[in-house]
Amino acid sequence: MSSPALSRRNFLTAAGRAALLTPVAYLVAAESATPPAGPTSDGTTQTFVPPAALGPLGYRPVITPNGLTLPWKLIDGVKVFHLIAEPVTHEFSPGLVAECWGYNGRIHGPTLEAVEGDRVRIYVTNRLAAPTTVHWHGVLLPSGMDGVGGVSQKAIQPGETFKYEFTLRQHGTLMYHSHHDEMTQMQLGMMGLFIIHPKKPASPPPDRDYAIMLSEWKIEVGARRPDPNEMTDFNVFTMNGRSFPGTQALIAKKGERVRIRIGNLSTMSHHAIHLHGFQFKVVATDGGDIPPSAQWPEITVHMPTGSTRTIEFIADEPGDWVLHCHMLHHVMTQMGHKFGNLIGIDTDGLNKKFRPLVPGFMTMGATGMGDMGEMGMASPANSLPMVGGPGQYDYITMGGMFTILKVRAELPADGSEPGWYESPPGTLASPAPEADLRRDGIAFPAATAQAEARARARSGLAPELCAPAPLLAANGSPLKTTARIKTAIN
Ligand SMILES: [Cu+2]
Repeated sequence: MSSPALSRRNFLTAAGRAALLTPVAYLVAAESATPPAGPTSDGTTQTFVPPAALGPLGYRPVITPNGLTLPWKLIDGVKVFHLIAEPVTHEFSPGLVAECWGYNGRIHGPTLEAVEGDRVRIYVTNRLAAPTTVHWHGVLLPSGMDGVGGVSQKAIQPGETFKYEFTLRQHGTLMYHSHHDEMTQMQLGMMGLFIIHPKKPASPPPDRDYAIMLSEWKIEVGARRPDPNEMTDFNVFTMNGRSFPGTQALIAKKGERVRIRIGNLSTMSHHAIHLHGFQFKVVATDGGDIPPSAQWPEITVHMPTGSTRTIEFIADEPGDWVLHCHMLHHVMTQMGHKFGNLIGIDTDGLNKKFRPLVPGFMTMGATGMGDMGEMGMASPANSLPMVGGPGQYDYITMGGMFTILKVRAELPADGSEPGWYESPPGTLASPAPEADLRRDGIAFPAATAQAEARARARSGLAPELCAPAPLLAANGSPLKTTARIKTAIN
């Protein structure tokens, strides 16, 4: 039977070398009851997925975490969809609910999924109080179906239903969004993903095919309505309309090939989406597939607004791996911005003065923002703490555009999300044992010295604030500079 000689890790490179062979071979596989397994041009063995494994759809459906795919019906060979533009009460994460505009009761709209070559008919009913249109972002189609209000069509008035119909000429990760009063309607959530599977796949489908849409919002603390007039100061950053810890984890079994399609329709921001634990390749943009020879290895993918990128990798290392925007204000939420810089300031006096006026008053930020969520400070009504949520070991100091990829050797049989990863013995960072420090000649501030240093840092304007805490040798005596340098060199 099939040989595992081609490791999944090798697949991408092998696919690249066999670029000319693979499409043909895969087509043969798709029409053959027994999938062929044979040597490729680089001598490794390629295993193909039989079409039956893909189910009656002929493709492996995409998974939209926190979202869903819009059901369709087949009428006289045409796939018929119905999108309903309407107000939606949406929860961004437990604690923050806002009145948005979306489709079919969802933020963002449901994912549309079809196959290259399909004829699609998409009805759009407008249940908003304002006119709207839908633009099929990146889809090749006749100009009159492009959905730009005023340019390619009349706007859909409240209560009207318009019909869009076209044949899908391409495959890829595309999007849809309102193209009428864009600033208002898109900042209120009117967007979704449009996935078109290839008719003749050039490679076997991935084991997991995820789709994530990025967007940004301005929601004043306590407000129930996102502010669509905001131009620069966004304070809620989402993946599929959710902020961590409201984001649903991605899961994969060890060794699986994982595809993540990412689309960005943020009003103003690009995002730098960073995956821990793996090197991936950007295999496609919304402009088409990238030839294997041109695929670029990455650990962070730049996501310009108005674009999609598709990444693939082999999930060969078990663990809990974070996937997040590396623009660090985008992993904060509503209250993470516009603070005076209090780092190193002693705020105890201020607290004492304010507490008679405001019971429980506590000035925040003297040691940074990391303990904000953990302090259990009550958030104002309808708002999120500025950072994430409880983790396995500590409070997670990231929120917003942040999720977790959970890779396990075995997944729960019921398909549910596994709990936190249990690191095997010897593979978890932990406090250094003193015996190790002595053996390796590592100088460290003793606990008392650390406490003193912290007290100095909090004492406000003391000149010592600028001086580093003294380094102590393992026996507790201060290290001389020469000794410190020597220690560093050794
Ligand atoms: Cu970002």
